[in-house]
Amino acid sequence: MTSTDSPDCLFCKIVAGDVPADVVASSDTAIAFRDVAPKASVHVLVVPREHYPDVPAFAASDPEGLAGVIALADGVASDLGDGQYRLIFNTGPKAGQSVFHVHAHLLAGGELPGFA
Ligand code: IU
Repeated sequence: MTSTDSPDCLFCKIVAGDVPADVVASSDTAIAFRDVAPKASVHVLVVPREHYPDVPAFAASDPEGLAGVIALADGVASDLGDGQYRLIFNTGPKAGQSVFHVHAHLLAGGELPGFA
């Protein structure tokens, strides 16, 4: 465990290898694994190895890390799809955030529904 791990955080446990996940890509600073409840043919979560609760906290503390998450997502979108994708950072419970370790939802692999 590093000083940035949060002991009760599910995604910290996945990063540490203590909880299994279908990992599709990784870098020194981030990992990408399939969402257990996919909303698109490619639905992958991309998370920094370090724990930040949400994307503004991550961006403020480690903007290069955020760029690394986006780069990893971009590579996965090309590897598993056609390189076109949507990235979503749910931020706060009202926006649907349920896991408070920042994560990008990568949705790809075909025509995605538009926003209403
Ligand atoms: P959210 O934006 O915080 O709601 O996204 C959390 C996602 O984590 C959600 O899409 C879940 O399906 C997903 N997930 C997972 O992939 N594996 C798990 O063990 C759990 C949640 I709990």
